[in-house]
Amino acid sequence: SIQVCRIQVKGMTCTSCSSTVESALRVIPGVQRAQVALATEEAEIHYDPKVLSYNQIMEAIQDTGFEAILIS
Ligand code: 9UX
Repeated sequence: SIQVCRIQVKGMTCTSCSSTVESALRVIPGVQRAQVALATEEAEIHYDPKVLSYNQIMEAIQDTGFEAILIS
């Protein structure tokens, strides 16, 4: 079944930053939904744990140049 993880994304300063992270997440196989909120620095990702882990999601965020910290 689909799982949801929330990750704090640090270092974003404009909506282009959050859009970049969102786009990077949405193209990952196994990611069903991804929303990144600039104001709260929070990303919510719905993903299939049979396809990937939240650690891989965090790595994908870090690859965009921002720090990722697991919330839940
Ligand atoms: Mo906005 Mo983010 O000009 O790295 S895209 S600051």
